[in-house]
Amino acid sequence: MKPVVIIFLLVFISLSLQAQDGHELWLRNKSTGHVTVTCSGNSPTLAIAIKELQQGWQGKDNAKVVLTIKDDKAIKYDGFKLSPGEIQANTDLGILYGVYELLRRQQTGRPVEEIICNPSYEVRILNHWDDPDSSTMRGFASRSIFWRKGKNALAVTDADKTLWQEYARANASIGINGAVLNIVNASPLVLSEAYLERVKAIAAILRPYGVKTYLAVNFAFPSIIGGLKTSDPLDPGVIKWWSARVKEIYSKIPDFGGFIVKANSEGMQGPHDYGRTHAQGANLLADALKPYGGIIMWRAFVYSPTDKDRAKQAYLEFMPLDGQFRDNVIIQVKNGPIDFQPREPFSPLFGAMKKTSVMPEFEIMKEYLGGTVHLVFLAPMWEECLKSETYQEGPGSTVGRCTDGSIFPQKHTGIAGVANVGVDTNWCGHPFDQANWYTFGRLAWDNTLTSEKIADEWIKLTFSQVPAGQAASTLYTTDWTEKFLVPVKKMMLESREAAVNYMMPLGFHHIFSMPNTHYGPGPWWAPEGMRKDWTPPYYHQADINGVGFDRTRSGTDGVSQYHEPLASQLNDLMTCPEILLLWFHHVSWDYTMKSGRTLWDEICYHYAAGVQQVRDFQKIWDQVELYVDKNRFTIVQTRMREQYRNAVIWKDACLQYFQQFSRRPIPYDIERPVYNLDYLMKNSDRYYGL
Ligand code: GCW
Repeated sequence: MKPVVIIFLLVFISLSLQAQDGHELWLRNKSTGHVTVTCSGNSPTLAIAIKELQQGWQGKDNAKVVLTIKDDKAIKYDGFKLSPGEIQANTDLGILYGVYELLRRQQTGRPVEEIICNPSYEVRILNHWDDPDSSTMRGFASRSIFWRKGKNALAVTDADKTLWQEYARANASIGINGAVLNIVNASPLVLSEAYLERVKAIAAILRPYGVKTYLAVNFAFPSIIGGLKTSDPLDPGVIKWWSARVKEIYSKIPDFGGFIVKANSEGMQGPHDYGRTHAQGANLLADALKPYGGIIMWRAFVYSPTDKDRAKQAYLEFMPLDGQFRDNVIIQVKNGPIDFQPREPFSPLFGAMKKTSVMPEFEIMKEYLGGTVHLVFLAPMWEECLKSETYQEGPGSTVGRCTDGSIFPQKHTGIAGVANVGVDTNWCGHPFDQANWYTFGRLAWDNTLTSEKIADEWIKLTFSQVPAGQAASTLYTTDWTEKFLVPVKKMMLESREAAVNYMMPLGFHHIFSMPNTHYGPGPWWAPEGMRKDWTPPYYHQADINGVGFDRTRSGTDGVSQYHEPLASQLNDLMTCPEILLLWFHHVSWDYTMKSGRTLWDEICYHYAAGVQQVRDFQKIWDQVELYVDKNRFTIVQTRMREQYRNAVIWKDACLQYFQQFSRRPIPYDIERPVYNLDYLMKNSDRYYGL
């Protein structure tokens, strides 16, 4: 083809790309032919399954699909068996999941072969950090989809119902089967009669999509709202109070899922306030929920003020309690031992608690990864965690296998994601943040999936431009694949490492300026009188000799919380993976890295590489302009420019700050700083986002 013709064609394609507001998420498929569905049952869930097949069918015209419900031992939980003309499952929900898988295969151009798909985890749940006052933690995607403010806050409108239904459908399409409707810093309002009525209304909409409703409660509710003198878990009055509350909830929502609790953490009360253990606290609620089949997710995110080692605290508090929890308790553990940093080693609790159900908690919302401004695809971070080798039961004891029931006979298995959803039209703020929601669901369903596969699927489902009546898979032309899919996928897959590079490479962690909502750099930030473990200097420990937190055997001995041979590997400077070096070691500035460079130079090159990576993402994105509708193109382009400016701020702030200790030049082939350190320090309370 002549260049003029190609240009003409591309302009034509781009003009014909319809504006996309992103509200449809990855569910943009429209049917391209007729399908006859026969089904052996009848229920609201099956009705949805049939409708989805008919509305999204992109297989052979006039094909037949049979939906069969029958007991099959090879199928686990709500898994299903897929074959070209049939979906078989033990439950109605299994059928619905099978339908979504079949449609996904049609749309992404994968064959519908005979296959059994079982979920890795039983509980695949979103934790919404939404308050009944309608705010969401950090407000990244605006207000809550569940709660409203003002005079008519509790009125359930048709618009509410539509939004909840769309939300439930999105979750079901990727296998998410639970939602905690309120933040773990739980407001007493949620258990009031009026709010429970709203929960009931939400549950009614989520139910047919198989999304169970859960609530976060505050351990001290008996004394805060129950009028009791204590919330002591062994007090008969407290036990009675919780039983009555649970009974009331189940009278409204018979399939209510259970509670999540943040106790003795960041100012929230817990059993320790009454001289009791986490196990005694969790068991109190577990006993109340047991008769109804409910579960309790008890968070291990605990840390009291310390100048020793915060990373060790959860393990120290929870390990001695292994085996003391009721079987309907699951301990919910953040992926790393501190707090959702750009890179952390996995929490040593994974695999170590052998007699207790343990579920990973991931943060879909990018609290520490540039909020809704930076493009960061989180699949590689979670894949890294799930595939981390714990060695707890020999090689192959990955975090995934230690938590999904493959190794330990846990009564319940689960995985939680802190949601990034709000009332923004596109749900998540940044168009690419939808990919993180999508990824969480897909990994919760199959914790062995690769980031590459997930990105591939998501891009196809989200960005293919499908003219009416044409199957999406026919659009994956060589041109679209080479010019759009491949570069965008590459950018997504690199984006997390880029963020680590320009924020916290080589094991640095928590060097944010705290007042600006965990967004910008603040390695210097340490106001007088502030809790040490809330200040970055506590985490980086920079001095003229070197930098990094010594968690080796001669330091805080954090390494010993890991199983051998990992503990020894991390302990030894020579064998500790360099990506985690400054997490485990205090290293001298002129230590020779594997690259042959000094540590100081290596730090500089990582920051510079991160900035350059974002520069390259900009080029990739500008080049795909003709393949994306204007709306989504512009949002991403604008945010990426800010991401680049932010990356420069991170690099300039960290290099100039640490240079005061390293007393070495920034290698001269690296771009020079453009911001003065003074300026950055004075403005470190400022939010540098859009
Ligand atoms: O990451 C920190 C957040 C808090 C959050 C806490 C937690 C809900 O900054 O806002 O509180 O973790 O996980 O409990």
